[in-house]
Amino acid sequence: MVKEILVLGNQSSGKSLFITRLLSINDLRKISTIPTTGIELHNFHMRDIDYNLREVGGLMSSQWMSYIEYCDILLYMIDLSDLGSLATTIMLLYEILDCIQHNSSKSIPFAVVFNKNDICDPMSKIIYDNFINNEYEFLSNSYNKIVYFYGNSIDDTSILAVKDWMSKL
Ligand SMILES: Nc1nc2c(ncn2[C@@H]2O[C@H](COP(=O)(O)OP(=O)(O)OP(=O)(O)O)[C@@H](O)[C@H]2O)c(=O)[nH]1
Ligand SMILES: [Mg+2]
Repeated sequence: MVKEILVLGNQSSGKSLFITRLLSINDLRKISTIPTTGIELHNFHMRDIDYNLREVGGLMSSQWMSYIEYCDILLYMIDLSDLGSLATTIMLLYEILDCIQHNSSKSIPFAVVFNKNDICDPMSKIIYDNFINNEYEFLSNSYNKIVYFYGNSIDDTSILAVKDWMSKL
């Protein structure tokens, strides 16, 4: 069995680092990334399941939606340290939810991963928490399987939590 994981998120939100760390848990060496100008494909095996992991770079956000119907699991990465991109981040989140709701014939497990909590202003978590609470009805009506993770890709906490969530789907 092969599951397709799609990783979306603004430029520099941390998708490539998250994926690299997910593929090499416990390897705490400093990893550098370069901006993804197209698509990055990786694969890994976990508990009898093969996963294809596809990152579509933030530069290609205009084409993200065309990949959604082919995925089995969707991760949306948000950079908590970049409040300047808040409006774009939320607009793209709504577009993704709309796309899932209207175009996909299947129910796609969807995780929002709040990243870079090691360097963010504490206010940003409060701002996003308020957004989620205020929009709770919309978010749960439009998609009832949305889950949220907070963390960073410097330690393994959120990566382990996301892996654990995926393994139970
Ligand atoms: N401090 C900190 N830096 C991070 C974290 N995640 C990623 N970064 C850094 O953020 C920068 C961008 O990370 P990438 O993983 O390349 O971002 P991306 O989302 O793949 O960006 P695009 O490919 O351009 O869409 C790099 O310098 C990473 O080292 C994190 O959790 N904490
Ligand atoms: Mg990248």
